[in-house]
Amino acid sequence: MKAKKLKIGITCYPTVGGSGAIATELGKMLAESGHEIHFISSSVPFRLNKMNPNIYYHQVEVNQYSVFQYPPYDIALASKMAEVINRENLDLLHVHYAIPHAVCAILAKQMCHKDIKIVTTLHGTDITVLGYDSSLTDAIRFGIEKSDAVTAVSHALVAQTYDVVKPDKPIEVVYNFIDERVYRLTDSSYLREEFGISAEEKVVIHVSNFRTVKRVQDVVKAFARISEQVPSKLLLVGDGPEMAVICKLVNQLGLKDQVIFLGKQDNLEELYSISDLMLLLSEKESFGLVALEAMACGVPCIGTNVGGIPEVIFDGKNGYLCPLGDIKAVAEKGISLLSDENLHKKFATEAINTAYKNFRSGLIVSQYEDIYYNLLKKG
Ligand code: GMT
Repeated sequence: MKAKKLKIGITCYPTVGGSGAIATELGKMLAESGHEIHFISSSVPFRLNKMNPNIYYHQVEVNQYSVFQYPPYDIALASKMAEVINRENLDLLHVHYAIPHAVCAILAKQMCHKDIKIVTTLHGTDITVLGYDSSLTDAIRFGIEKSDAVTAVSHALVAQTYDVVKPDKPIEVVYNFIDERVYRLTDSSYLREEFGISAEEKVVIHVSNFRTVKRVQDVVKAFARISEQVPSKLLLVGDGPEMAVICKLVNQLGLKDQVIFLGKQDNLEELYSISDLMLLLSEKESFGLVALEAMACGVPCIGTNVGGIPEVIFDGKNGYLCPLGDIKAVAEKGISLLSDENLHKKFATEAINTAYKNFRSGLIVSQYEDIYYNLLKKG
C-alpha cells in the first residue's frame, strides 16, 4: 500500500547559509515526491527558485511597536506556526535549529492544542556557538528534549551536543545531501576567459559567509604559497564580517591580480565546474556543505580536521585533511594535487563517487521520510 502523503511545515533561516539551503532543498524534494510543503519563515527561502504546486509559503510578519525594545520574532513565528498548523491541518513541523525554531514549534503546538509532531535538525551553530552561552543552554536543551525526533548533520555534531548541552534525548545522524541534478560537472568553461584565467592557470575556490570561524585568512595565506609554485587564481565567493580584513591581506601579500572577489553568488555549480581545488579551513564546521557541493562537481577539497569535515572529506582519497591553522601543510598538499594530473583525476573521480554514494538526495530524503512516518505511526 502506498504511504499517505504528508502535510509538512518547514521553518529555517531563509537567508544564505547551509541550514537554509538544506531545509529548502529538502522541502523541494519532498514536494516533488508528492508531500505538501508549507515553508513558514520571515522571507522566501533563497533557494526556493522554482514554482512547485505542492509548495506554499507563509510569511512571518514581525511588527515593531514602541513598547517592545526588540521586535518579537519568536512569538510572531510561533503564532504563525499555530495558525498554519490549524488552517492547513499539518501532520508535522520540521524545524532547523533548536533555538529559536524548535522552541517556537513547541510553543505553537501548545497554542493550537493539536498533537502535531516536531522534528528538529541541528546544524551546528546552535551547538558550537550558542551552546557555550550559558544564558541559552537550557533553552537549547529544552528545544531538543521536547522535540519528538532530533537529527544532527554529523556524528561529530551529535557528540558535541551531548558534550555541551547534555540533552536526555536520542539524536539521529542524517547527513546533508546534494541535488545531484544541479551539483554536477557543467560546461561553464567560458567563465575562465571572462574572469581572465589563462589556460595554464589552476583555479582554487573558497565559499563561505566570511565569519571568523571560516578562517578565510588561512585560505589566502595558503593560496599565496600555492601560487608561488603553481600558476593559479583564487575565487573567493561569499561575503561577511571578515571581508575588509581579507581585502587588506590580499593587497599586503601582493595577490591583487590573482584573487577574484565574487561576493554572494547563486549557481555555484558553474563556479565549481571551473575549479580545481576547494579550501575549507574552518575552526568550526559541523558538516561543510560547500565541500560536498564542490565534490559533487568533481572538485577535490582540502579541509581542516575539525568537526564533521572528516565525515565528508576522506584524507588521501577524495581530498586532504590538515590540522587547523597548518597553512604550510595545506599549501604542500594543494601543490602536490595541482601538479599531478593523474592524482588530481583520481581524487576528482573519488569526490564525485563519495558525493553520490553517501550523500545523494534520494538516500538522505528517504531517511527523513522514515523519521516522519515512524513518528506518525507511534501516534
Ligand atoms: O557555516 C555557517 O556559518 C552557516 C551554518 C548555517 O546554519 O547555515 O552552517 C551550518 O550548517 C550547515 C548545514 O548543515 C553545515 O554544513 C555547516 O557546517 C554548519 N556550520 C557550522 O557548523 C559552523
